[in-house]
Amino acid sequence: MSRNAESTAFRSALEVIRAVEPRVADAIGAELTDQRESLKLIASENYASPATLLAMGNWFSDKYAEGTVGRRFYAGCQNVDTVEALAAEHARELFGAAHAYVQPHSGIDANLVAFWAVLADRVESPALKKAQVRQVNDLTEADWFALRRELGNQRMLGMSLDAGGHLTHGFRPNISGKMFDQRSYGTDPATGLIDYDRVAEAAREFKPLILVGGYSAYPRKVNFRILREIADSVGATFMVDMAHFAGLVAGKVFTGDFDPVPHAHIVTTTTHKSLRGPRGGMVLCQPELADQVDRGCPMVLGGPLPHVMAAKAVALAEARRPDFADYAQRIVDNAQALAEGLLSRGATLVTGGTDNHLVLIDVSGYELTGRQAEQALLDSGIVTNRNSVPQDPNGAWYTSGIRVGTPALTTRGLGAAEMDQTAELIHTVLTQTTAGANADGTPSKAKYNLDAGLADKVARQATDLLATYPLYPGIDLT
Ligand code: DSN
Repeated sequence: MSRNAESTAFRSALEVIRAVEPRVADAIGAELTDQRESLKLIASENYASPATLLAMGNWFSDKYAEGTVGRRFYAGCQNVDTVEALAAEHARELFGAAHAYVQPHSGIDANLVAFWAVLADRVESPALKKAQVRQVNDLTEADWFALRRELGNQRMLGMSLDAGGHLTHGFRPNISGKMFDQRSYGTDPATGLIDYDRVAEAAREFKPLILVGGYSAYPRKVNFRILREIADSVGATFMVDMAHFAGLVAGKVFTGDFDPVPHAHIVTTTTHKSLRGPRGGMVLCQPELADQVDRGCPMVLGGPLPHVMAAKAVALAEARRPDFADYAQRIVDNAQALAEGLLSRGATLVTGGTDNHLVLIDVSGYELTGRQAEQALLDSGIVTNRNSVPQDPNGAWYTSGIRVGTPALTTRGLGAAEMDQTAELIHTVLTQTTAGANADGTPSKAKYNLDAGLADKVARQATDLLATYPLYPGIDLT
């Protein structure tokens, strides 16, 4: 396929859009320019391939397809069946999973599908027999509440937010925090690492229904074999949310004890982070949970998005190619080079480094909050996000950390030398930024001082660094 084909496709698409609402066409074009010119270090973002992007812009978007492959609530779903079955097949093969459900629209949705599947499965086995009904759906509301009381267990044990867990793992801003009584396991204050003995102790005391593994800001490998043993020891279902590191599992960087799929009863993920697919979610599970998982729509989800499932099929096919394994390894190599570059310049990193795709900088060493650091870096053309660090004194809004990740820049082709230069740019901005003050002279956690000339200079250096590695080199919109 010629590179020209990509330019023609996107130029033509924009021409068609421009004829209806030129401001949308302009915004799409401007977004490409912004992404091309900024140093994107948001650990959860990436750049999907042109084929993945194009698979979403079509008439599959017009089709309703509630239900599952071959069992729909609408007629005329034969082509949706084709793409959904393809995406699921690629997912099963890629991850070695018994079952894949590719309808979730996001990671939160995927987790809700999983939570419901676990709850329903638990209720349906011995308890349902007792109630002499076949499905949760057949229960009266009174039966349902009685069963919940009888089971007496809607407890979830997951990683605490400030240790790097995710808010969908039982925290209050998410409905999982209302559905479950939650308890967290943190990390060892001395090392920043998960202390599996403490997790086992918490599981013994709390006896959760679900033990959740997975994170969005923990820079280390997790031993899923040990977590499964802990879950088994208390009769819990073991669920892993691998949204952040699915690409590293797909690319066989995380294998054995560090691959969640053979160990967990149920695994959820997004498809757009290190996996480099379209924005969406997915559930993988063992056969006994498959029926419940497949009821995700309409139990938990709105109608599936066939255009996004088509794009998931394309992206998962890409991830099955041998070059994806090389990409996944380079993500980790780059994160380690970035960590080394930051450490050698005096930065403090949570856990002292990384063995995945992300690095968590404790910016209190620069006498800044995460919010001040995030904005100063943004002024300088470096896009990151603030994040809590373990036992964060600044809470979840201001934070004391900056999370940086390498999936996106690795897609562009940057390597270890460029990661060192990136570390230099980050360190320069953070050392030159000072905390600001409120109007009454009290210290501000949001305001900061950074010389505009310096910010511009760093932004130009960032653009220069990226010039050798053009984003979407096959797409010329001019
Ligand atoms: N928003 C994603 C992240 O940045 O980690 C997860 O919710």
